[in-house]
Amino acid sequence: GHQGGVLWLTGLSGAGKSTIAMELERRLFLRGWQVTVLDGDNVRTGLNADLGFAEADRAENIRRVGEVAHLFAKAGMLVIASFISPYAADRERVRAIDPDAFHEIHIATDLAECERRDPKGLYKKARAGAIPDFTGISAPYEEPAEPDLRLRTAGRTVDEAVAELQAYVERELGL
Ligand code: GGZ
Repeated sequence: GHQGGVLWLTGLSGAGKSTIAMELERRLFLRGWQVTVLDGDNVRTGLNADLGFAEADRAENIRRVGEVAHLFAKAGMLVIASFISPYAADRERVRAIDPDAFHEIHIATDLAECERRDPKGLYKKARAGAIPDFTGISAPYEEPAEPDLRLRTAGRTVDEAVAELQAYVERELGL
């Protein structure tokens, strides 16, 4: 069994947040946990289709997603929320909804490595000036100073990184 909670994955585009979120969801589902993933792919197309990437839009994106995540957590689910969430103040507002249920996980992949991976070619476009306000290039990313877990991905497989996160989750949220 497990408690409800919000596992908040923050990090740059290309850091590996979505890959790690989906693999962790798969592993926990197989163990019988009630778990779901919220990310840009399923939220920015629907609930937050009216929002872009200006600072105020990102704040509203994170505010809405944070409220939804905590509602699901109160219902007993483990919510894996995977958003760049570059502003520390926005993340702290989500924590403040229910601090005991909130776990800030920094997917710590540095900008050089994300740009090397560039899985969708977005950094290349951003460098060329084709994407305004791109995180890490023309918009800030405020690293968490004291995350609940700083998960390093450089030089590790997805499985190795997810195993470390799964151990944290089972320790903190398992019953
Ligand atoms: C950052 C952008 C931008 C800009 C589009 N800046 O790697 P991806 O493509 O698949 O995921 C990124 C996603 C970020 O959405 P979030 O909701 O996580 O952002 S935030 O938490 O800051 O609100 C990226 C794509 O959208 N994308 N334009 N300008 N990422």
